[in-house]
Amino acid sequence: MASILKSFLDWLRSLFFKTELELTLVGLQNSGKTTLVNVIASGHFSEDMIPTVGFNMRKVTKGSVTMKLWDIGGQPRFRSMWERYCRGVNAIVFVVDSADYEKLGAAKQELRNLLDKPQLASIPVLVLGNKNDLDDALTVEELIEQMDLKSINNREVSCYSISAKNQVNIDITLQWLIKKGKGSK
Ligand SMILES: Nc1nc2c(ncn2[C@@H]2O[C@H](COP(=O)(O)OP(=O)(O)OP(=O)(O)O)[C@@H](O)[C@H]2O)c(=O)[nH]1
Ligand SMILES: [Mg+2]
Repeated sequence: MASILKSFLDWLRSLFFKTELELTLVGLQNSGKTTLVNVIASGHFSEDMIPTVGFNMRKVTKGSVTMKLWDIGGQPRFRSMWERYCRGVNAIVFVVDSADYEKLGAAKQELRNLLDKPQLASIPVLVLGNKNDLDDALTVEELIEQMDLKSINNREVSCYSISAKNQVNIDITLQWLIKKGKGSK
């Protein structure tokens, strides 16, 4: 009986508290953006991924939350597109391979370049250090340091260490993102 009442209340709540979110995932190639979108959408992880050419858009509904996810290719030739797809979104998700030390400098620079764009002023940013299942992965504190995130002071910035592969910290990532949605009450 209690569970029927709970489902009824959840259903009622979903009628009145719909949240719509538009999010853009950027970050260098091979950082795991498309993998993360797949994990959010279907819980499915694959080692065997093909690099994104251009962009993909996926609409994912979780309960009363609908997310439009723009997943942009991270190879150098696609980076000039990032800004266009970040305009007007609720949050920018910047994905970093936290075990690929050689690419950290480039990741930091690309994040800086993006956040310098006047059109993207004040859009919140979530930096995700992905692949924390790998032995050499940086901790969240190390990533904040390496990416110099404390020096970004013109917008809200958060950082989590996640593993799309093992589904670690995906729940807190989603919670953070949902809070950025335009909840229509
Ligand atoms: N170990 C580990 N590997 C991961 C994880 N997430 C993604 N990968 C792997 O990283 C590789 C690249 O993943 P993609 O999702 O294609 O990366 P991407 O950022 O979309 O790359 P582009 O589309 O080229 O920008 C794939 O082999 C994935 O299986 C993770 O959490 N842990
Ligand atoms: Mg991709």
